[in-house]
Amino acid sequence: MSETLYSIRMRASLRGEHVSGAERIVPEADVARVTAELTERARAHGRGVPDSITVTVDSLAGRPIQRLDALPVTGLLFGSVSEARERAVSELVRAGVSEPAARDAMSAVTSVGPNMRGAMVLDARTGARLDDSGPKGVRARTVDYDEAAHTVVDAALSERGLSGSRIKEALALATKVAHAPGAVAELCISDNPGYVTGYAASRENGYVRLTPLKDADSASGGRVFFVDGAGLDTEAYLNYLRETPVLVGGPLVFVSGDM
Ligand code: WAQ
Ligand code: MG
Repeated sequence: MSETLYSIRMRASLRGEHVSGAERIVPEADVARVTAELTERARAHGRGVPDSITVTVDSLAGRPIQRLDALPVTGLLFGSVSEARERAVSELVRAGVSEPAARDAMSAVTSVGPNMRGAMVLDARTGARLDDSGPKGVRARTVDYDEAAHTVVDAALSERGLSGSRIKEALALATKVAHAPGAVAELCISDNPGYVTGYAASRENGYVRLTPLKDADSASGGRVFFVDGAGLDTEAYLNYLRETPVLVGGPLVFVSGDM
């Protein structure tokens, strides 16, 4: 009889504006501690102390947990934004995205204007948008590392001077997104000014970090989930992204490159 797991989600806002969010999936014994950790973390976020923090705890009893190995990580450094973006496009193409669709997506996530909270779901061949979530976008959630992987991944990241939660969470999310039914690839650029590393991810090619995908003063960013649109069950796809609990396991495999 396996122990019941709980999803704990935190979102924090300031004057109605979202400032941070996080999710953990933990056994019952850890619910209180992790709830406190997420609340503290919300208060420490760089974009200002929030005036509202919401923590939601949901039992995952009866929902089969999918266990996935973390995508292998490659890190590539470039001398310019345009070179890094070119490589991101070719990584997407290598994973099965058409070049026009990859280029359009790159323009969309780097254009100036209000950012989405979630991702656009695009047909990997035509570039057509397949979700109807408008400017909000589609949020992937219900994903975390298993307990052992938390320790292993933290150690592996700190060994490479990559401590901090940004890559860790992005890798877990990318691992889930890459295993969704119909998934082809993902493109991600942070919307945080100063955070210029982004990634192109896919099941075949892993998690390829690229630096710099944008200028340091840019507040634009976003995510695109490319899917095989032919025969896609959009409802099942979106349901997987939101509802299927995924626990990502270690170790963290670094393929090569500069990190
Ligand atoms: N589901 C779908 N889209 C999301 C989600 C989500 N759970 N969270 C964020 N997004 C979208 C949204 O459009 C954001 O504007 C955009 O992604 C960027 O989000 O060093 O920090 O939280 O290897 O700013 C990637 C590189 C960092 C990490 C990603 O994204 C590394 C990052 P941010
Ligand atoms: Mg951000």
